[in-house]
Amino acid sequence: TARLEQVLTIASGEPDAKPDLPPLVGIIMGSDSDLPTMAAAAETLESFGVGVEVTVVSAHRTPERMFEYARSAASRGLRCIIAGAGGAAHLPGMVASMTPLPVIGVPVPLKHLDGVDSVHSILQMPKGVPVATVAIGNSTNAGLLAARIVGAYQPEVLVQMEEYQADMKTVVTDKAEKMET
Ligand code: RP5
Repeated sequence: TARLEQVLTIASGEPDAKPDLPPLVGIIMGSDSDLPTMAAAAETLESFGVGVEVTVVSAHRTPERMFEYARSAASRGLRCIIAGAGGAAHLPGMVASMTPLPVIGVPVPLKHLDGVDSVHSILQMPKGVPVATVAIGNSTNAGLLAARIVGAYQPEVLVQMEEYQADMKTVVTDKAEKMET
């Protein structure tokens, strides 16, 4: 999709195509191969008018970069981090250990084990270091959860969330009515 190409451009270090929106949510992933799974988080947040920054940070391949990213995130103005990884998915938990910001983990499904390894790696955090984990591959929900976090102090985002929920309800009730007739 066009958005995926845009996200790829952002991840490769080119200037963000939406500089007018200061990034409030950092979206990171262990590899560029996670982008097809993670793009929906960026799309979702931008549909709520919430600015994002997207990049690749690997817990295992670029540990110093991960440290730098997590340590500077809050002071750079981010309010929440979405971290996606697959397999031995240590990125969300490690980032959560180095920032006071809320971290949402997205388990990326890989060829082997279908993401069960990823979800267990992200979900089973020790007491004291929370990561809010969404379902395997469901970066849309990560984006929605981040929008709710931002909405807690930006009323206009909360209003949009109520509209989103009302729309969802209408879609389901319309389908139900069609089925009944
Ligand atoms: C993880 O390893 C990444 O998050 C990715 O899901 C997985 C495979 O990475 P590549 O080998 O495709 O770069 O760290």
